[in-house]
Amino acid sequence: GSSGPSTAPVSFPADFLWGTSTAAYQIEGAAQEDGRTPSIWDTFARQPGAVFEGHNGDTACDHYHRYPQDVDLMAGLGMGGYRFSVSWPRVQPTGRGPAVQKGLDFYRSLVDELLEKNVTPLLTLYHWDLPQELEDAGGWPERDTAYRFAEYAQLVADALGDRVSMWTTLNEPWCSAFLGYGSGVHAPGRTDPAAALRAAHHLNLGHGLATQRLRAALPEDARLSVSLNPAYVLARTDSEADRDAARRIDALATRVFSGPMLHGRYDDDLIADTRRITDWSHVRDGDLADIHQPLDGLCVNYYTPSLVSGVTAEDAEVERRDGHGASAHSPWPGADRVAFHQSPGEQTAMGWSIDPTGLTELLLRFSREAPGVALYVTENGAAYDDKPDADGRVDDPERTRYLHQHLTAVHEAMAAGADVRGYFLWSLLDNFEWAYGYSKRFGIVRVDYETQARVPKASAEWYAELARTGRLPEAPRP
Ligand code: GBH
Repeated sequence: GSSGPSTAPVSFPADFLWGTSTAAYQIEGAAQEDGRTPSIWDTFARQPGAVFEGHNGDTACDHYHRYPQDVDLMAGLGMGGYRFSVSWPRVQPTGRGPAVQKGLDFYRSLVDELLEKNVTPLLTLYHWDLPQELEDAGGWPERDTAYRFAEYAQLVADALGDRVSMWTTLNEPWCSAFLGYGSGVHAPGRTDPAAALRAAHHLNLGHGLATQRLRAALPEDARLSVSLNPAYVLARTDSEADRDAARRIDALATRVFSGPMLHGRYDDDLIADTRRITDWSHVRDGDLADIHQPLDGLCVNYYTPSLVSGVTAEDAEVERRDGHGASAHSPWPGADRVAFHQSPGEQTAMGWSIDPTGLTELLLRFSREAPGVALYVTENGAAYDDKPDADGRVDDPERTRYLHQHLTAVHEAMAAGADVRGYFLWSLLDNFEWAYGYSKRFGIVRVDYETQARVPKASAEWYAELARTGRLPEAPRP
């Protein structure tokens, strides 16, 4: 019987890569072992009030010691791929000079374990853990950090290039620049809009310089990419003010990175909107050509839409009078006339509303903007307050429904022509959720932080079936 809107099976190509995603600081622990030095997140997490209940990544999921078990877990779920990041301060503690052998050995063992189990590694060089010494020298707002990043990329390529073929330079440079140096809710916790815009450029430059180094160091069949978190921006109404707000946020969330990386330019409207904050003199001749490197893959991370409106002079007066909005540091330099709204509909435990259309639209956007470049979803998933029942099982139907909706959205983008090659679910394990510490659980595998026991949730079994069959299984009904 056909009770739903469609009973045709949603099928993916046989070679579609099904995987999960993690990041070094969020799972590894072993923060003081084998020569690792503090990253900006180790430092930030120790600042009072920075992270929920003072949590930090000292132990996290203890993945540094438990990686064989974690790879077994992936293999047991039939995963074809695994996206992880390398901790910069583990392999190059001061951010300069030679590599630490033990740090490289860890990633070599991890990769070998993956390859042995037929899980394709996708290596991310930078998922937000800058060596503290480089922050002490100025961090991403300093141009030198881009050169240091390229050098670090070279070290990792020399060590792992013979066994890793898929490489990503940066994860979500928007977060590094604008949450790290703008709003200050991420490490290093600075709140300087001009520094945030300089950081964005130096992340772009670091991406470009690292891509050049990787191209030269890696075998010809290596595939190079970057992970962005483009915003799916919706204007609250069709008014000119609201549409202009959407344009500004699109520039600051997405085009500030995709512009230079994919097209070798910063758009005029972005420059104009931020003129009061910076004169952009940190962009030197030749930088845009250095950033604009051919890529084999573009990786999209998507969770939730951004619903915006333009703030009128009258709204601003109400805000001033009621005392809202005036104190918080914005991660959107130059967009102070923009208000963000809760989108209608259901929300996850993060308070993020669910709108899978955004994923379809962003994939189609990049397939138009970057023709010939393979697309990957490298993060998508949801936090829910799931708990084990009396038998120790974790039933998480909301997460499965979220995944079902978003994978349907990926399929729609592919049906409309987007060349999507893989999907990496965030996340394999419950883990250190940045400023939220361990209070938010994104895993399809539950982690008991007392015992470090791993228990696959119901969503993991559902996802394993998808990986095995290539067909989207039904999701539990609400
Ligand atoms: C990703 O970041 C991270 O790559 C990953 O490490 C993390 O664990 C995962 O998502 C889950 O959070 O409210 O103005 O900040 C996603 C971060 C979340 C940043 C949504 C933008 C909305 C805009 N993004 N956020 S704002």
